[in-house]
Amino acid sequence: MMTKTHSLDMQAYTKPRRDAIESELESVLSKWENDKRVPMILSESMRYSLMSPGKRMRALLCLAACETVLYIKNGAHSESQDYDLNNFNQFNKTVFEQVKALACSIEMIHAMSLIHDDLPCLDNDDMRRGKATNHVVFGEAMALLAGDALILRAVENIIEGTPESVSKDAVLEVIKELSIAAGAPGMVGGQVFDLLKDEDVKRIHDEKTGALIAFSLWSGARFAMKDGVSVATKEQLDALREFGLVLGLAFQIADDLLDINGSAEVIGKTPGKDVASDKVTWVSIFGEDGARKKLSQLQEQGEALLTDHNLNFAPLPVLFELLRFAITRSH
Ligand code: GRG
Repeated sequence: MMTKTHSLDMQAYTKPRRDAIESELESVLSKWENDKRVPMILSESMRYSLMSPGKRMRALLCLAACETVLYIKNGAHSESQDYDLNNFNQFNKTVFEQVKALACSIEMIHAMSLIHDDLPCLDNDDMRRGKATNHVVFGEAMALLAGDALILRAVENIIEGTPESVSKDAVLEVIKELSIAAGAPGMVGGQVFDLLKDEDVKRIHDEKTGALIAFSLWSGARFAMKDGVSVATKEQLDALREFGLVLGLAFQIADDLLDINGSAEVIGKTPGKDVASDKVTWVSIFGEDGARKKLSQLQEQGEALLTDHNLNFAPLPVLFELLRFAITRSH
């Protein structure tokens, strides 16, 4: 088994990609805002949450998975070829075209879930991404409706914005899997288990957080096309989905720890809410030490998955680094 030795400047990797995602989100929103049928207040409420400063982690994972399988297909795993992704100019705009609508739609679904999660009937939070939550600014009814509108715009955007080079079969399959990941067997179901204070914290995290993260990776690879043909193998797709669940669990356990140790300025939301609302979290069940131990196990498990399926190779160890970021993040 070979180990990748390149080092990756994460800032240099993520900055142009995050900028491209922000600019695509802006252009889609502006287009919709010109539609006279849409009430202005609804557009404002949607824009407020979608464009508030998020990490865009799910969109980046989607793009990274697509880039990874395409570079592997193109032979980037051969030691003779090197891709300097630390160089901005190497950012492959053709790859971005394939997944930009999908990546933005994932951010729409995510933004919707945050709006709904913050509502008084669920988590009842008044701060998100360092700003007042949507319902505090626009009222509960508008927040609910902005979330509803974002879900359907997300689906419309995948259909409308995905280029012809991506097969219709792939588009249909991705929409079906998105409905599952965000729906009753995924985010919605996880939110219900959370609400009922179910003891199975892994299931809560897998469904509430992991499902959309796993979908982001899987779908980015599913949309990787070369000459009209899908390039990701079934093995790669399965491995990426599994890696997504590992990363999602790590991301959520890191979130549970930040709720205890983070400050409002850094995490952009109210700390201490989990304890105050007697929430079932990894920390509440296994303690802080148990949470940290689980994080290091997940890092090993995630890295082994990538290595075993040669997904750590290309173009640089970006999936490795994104996992590391999910674990060590401070916000
Ligand atoms: C109606 C389809 C539908 C779903 C609603 C409300 C709900 C069901 C689910 C809640 C899902 C949820 C809010 C999970 C928490 C996931 C999480 C760790 C969010 C924080 O993600 P970050 O840190 O946020 O990536 P930023 O702000 O950086 O985007």
